[in-house]
Amino acid sequence: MMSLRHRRPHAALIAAALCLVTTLTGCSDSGNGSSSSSTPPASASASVSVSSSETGKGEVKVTIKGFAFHPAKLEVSPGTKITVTNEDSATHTLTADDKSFDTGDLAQGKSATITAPSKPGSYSYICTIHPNMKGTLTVR
Ligand SMILES: [Cu+2]
Repeated sequence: MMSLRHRRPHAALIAAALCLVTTLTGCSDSGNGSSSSSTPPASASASVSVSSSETGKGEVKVTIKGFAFHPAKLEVSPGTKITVTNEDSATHTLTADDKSFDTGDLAQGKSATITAPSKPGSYSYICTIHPNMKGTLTVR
């Protein structure tokens, strides 16, 4: 207990010292932050790939926009929850060809959660209102 109590002030001091140092160095090289490579441009590359690494059992999202599913191809683990959101003004659905999952009608701004089938395989789906809208859910 004593040793633990002794550590805390030290850690705080070190943290404070580090703060001070970073503040000082931050002040000293205040030329123009042109050479600082610390902040990569946080644009692009945010959406699209929900592939292999990011699937797991976590929540997966599909957005319907511009009469298309985004992403149209998705690979998930069995039983993954998939939240489908319609951002179009038109009503859409996300319905498996074999009806193993179906959001039902989604009006603008609405979302529904479907559960990926437990059986591995490739499940194609459409919007029942606009059957030319197609996507594929792969379970494995
Ligand atoms: Cu539709």
